[in-house]
Amino acid sequence: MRPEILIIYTGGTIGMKTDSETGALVPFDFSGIYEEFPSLRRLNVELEVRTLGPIDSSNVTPERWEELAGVIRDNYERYDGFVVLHGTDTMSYTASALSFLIENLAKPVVFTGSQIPIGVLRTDGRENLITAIEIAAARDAAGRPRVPEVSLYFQNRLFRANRTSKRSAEALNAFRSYNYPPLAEVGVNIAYNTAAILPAPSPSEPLRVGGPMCREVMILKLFPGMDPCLLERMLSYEKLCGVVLETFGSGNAPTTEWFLELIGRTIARGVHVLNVTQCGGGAVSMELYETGLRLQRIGVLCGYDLTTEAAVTKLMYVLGKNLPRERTLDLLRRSIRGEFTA
Ligand code: ASN
Repeated sequence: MRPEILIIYTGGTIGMKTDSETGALVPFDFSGIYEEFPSLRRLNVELEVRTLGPIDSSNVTPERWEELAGVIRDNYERYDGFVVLHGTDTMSYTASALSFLIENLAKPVVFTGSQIPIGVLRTDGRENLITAIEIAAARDAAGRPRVPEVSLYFQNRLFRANRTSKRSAEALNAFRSYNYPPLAEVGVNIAYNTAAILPAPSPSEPLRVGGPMCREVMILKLFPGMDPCLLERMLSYEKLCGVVLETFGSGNAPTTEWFLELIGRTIARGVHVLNVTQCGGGAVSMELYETGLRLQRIGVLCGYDLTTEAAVTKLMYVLGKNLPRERTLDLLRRSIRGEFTA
């Protein structure tokens, strides 16, 4: 039986080709994928394509993440794996969000896209697409999916989705996973790093799709010289539920009294504050310096080596559940989809 893969095309540069008459970039109709890429027939898979109102990924919203998760849920039994084609600009946000929204995933969901439109001769999209399909269809010797988690494939490397960030607007290897090794490296062969891949859940654990996500969250990137009044205004929004605090280095923030008092007051109001570092690589360790310790004492949560993308989508997912405070804190304090290493 050939594996059946559902390609979900959501937009982005990968879906563009040059109009032969005008020379302008126009959307590519992925439903005609075999006509455009006859070589895909040589892959040992059955492909079906679903288009989800193509957008530039800068316009993505949590509603769309929920819709996408719903498409995977509704088609979960029918297909062996899923490839999501997405704009690169916010791909790490969407892919992280999906990793949280989908619980007990036992089949591959591989995100990919491209920096150069698929209809341009020098495109990176063709290779990204073909390899993403191969990975979504890959089985081990016992016939089990090789990568039963939400992943992101780009330029020869497969990453855990919620460990990635887009780090170049120019390079074809646009994505980085600073704090977690690739799940697979692609050369002549696809070398899977089996030890790094999440184990599939037990068959008795049914697939669950969460949502709606909480929208009342924000990312607050610290910088020297922040204005107290401005910050006070931002944090005093009465519906605010969660803040991703992007701190310096290993989780440090100013020890000025106004700042600590303001963050402390925000937490006392019930707002969850999650500390992640502005450095791409490395982790928050709040006990290393006085500047981190003070945050810990006022109740700021340690985000360890979480990316900002994973931190904000995790907050949206967890806070959207409206759980009692202790259960919320429990989910925020532990890694629920392999998103951080403590
Ligand atoms: N603006 C595009 C997007 O994210 C960029 C890309 O796909 N390379 O939708």
